[in-house]
Amino acid sequence: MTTNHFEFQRKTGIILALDVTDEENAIRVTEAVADMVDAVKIGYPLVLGTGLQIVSKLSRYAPIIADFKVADIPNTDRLICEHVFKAGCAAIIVQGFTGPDSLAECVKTANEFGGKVFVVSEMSHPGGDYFFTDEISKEIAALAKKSGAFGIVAPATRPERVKELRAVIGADLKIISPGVGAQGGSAADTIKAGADWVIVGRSIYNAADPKAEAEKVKSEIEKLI
Ligand code: O7E
Repeated sequence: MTTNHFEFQRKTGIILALDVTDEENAIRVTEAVADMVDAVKIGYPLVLGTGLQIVSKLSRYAPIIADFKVADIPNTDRLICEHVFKAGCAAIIVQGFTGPDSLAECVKTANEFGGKVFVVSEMSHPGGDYFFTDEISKEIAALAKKSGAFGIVAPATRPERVKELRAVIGADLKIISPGVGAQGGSAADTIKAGADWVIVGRSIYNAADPKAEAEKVKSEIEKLI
């Protein structure tokens, strides 16, 4: 495969969280699972380990989502978003708690590049609902919708919350859900609750056979159809 991907299409319902820290592993794992995943999410671990030029090497295989959980004033957000989209990423993940002006600037910048924005509404780890109460998460999801974001991030470890957040945003926005596998969430339960994609990291990239592991998740999702 040699073309750069920029559009998201749901085929398998899986996004690979590529939190390896070196280029060799990043390419090995991506090559192995490229046919099994609809996008690859990269973040600080890989980009700090290899540099932003890793995007052009990986975007041959799948659309790249930049998970920098952007959370700053609008001007700084815009500068970050510009770097990400100029590098060839298809989407960026931003925090929603920064408020409407920051979110609006991220969406505006993404639109200039034909890119997309996902807004974190609630996190998947045990402490994720310590400050993000149910009501605050819902407010962030509603703000994401109002701001013109492409989708939100909701926790696969709490499928009931995915369902509630889906009710807030309706059918127009996408939901991507981390927490499947290593964090204990189930792909089937998360998709059933209303997620469009599950995000899976360690259980795929640390597996002896990443492709076989991705295939397992894929068939778990396929069984629902
Ligand atoms: O637990 P893993 O290894 O399957 O990886 C999960 C990935 O999703 C990892 O990159 C982590 O940083 C990210 N993530 C969460 O695990 N929980 C969250 O609430 C949010 C994210 C995240 O990626 O946010 C943007 C989607």
